Amino acid sequence: MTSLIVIDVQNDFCPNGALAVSGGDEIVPLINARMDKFKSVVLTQDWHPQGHSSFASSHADQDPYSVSDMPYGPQVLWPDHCVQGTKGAEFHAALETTRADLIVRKGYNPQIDSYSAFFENDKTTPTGLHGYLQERRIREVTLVGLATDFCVAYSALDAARLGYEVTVEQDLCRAIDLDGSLATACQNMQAAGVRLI
Ligand code: VGL
Ligand code: ZN
Repeated sequence: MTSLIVIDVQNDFCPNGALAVSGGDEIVPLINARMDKFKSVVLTQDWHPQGHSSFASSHADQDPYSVSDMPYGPQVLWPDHCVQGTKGAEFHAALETTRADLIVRKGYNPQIDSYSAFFENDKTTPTGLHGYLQERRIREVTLVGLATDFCVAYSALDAARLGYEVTVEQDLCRAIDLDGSLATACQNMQAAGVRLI
């Protein structure tokens, strides 16, 4: 069985959102249509508390998109986004959510960001998704959503490291593309054996 993992299709990553990804809303009908082909659909939701350490506003004299040294490594500082309980953190209104058998929330630890659906950015604290998939004997995952070069790529790399057969459907993703981050992410995914289609 293959699980379709739909990464962070939330208002804040769509046009007019706090961390808008260009064309982020265009993929919503395509993702909805794709769900019919999978027996398992998992949705993820970026879900930060107010004052999260990945927000530039939580650091004195730091601008959005600058990089900060965190105890777990370098971390891009973002505009405030996907704050728990806000409109921006909700799924895009047109996203089909009824088909989902699991919704994974991540990024709720105030001190650690979590791009990946599997591990927080310290690369060791699990979200629980791996345990869920293992119990259901699911060994193949197809990833779509936002953003290709951050949460989709980190999820794909972790999934490959955990031994899953991983496919990323690029036409059902959109990227932030910060300083060539899309090209780097694609190279890293390819090197890790992720199937990019
Ligand atoms: C994301 C930056 C910060 C993403 C989440 O979903 O790709 N990017 N938080
Ligand atoms: Zn985030």
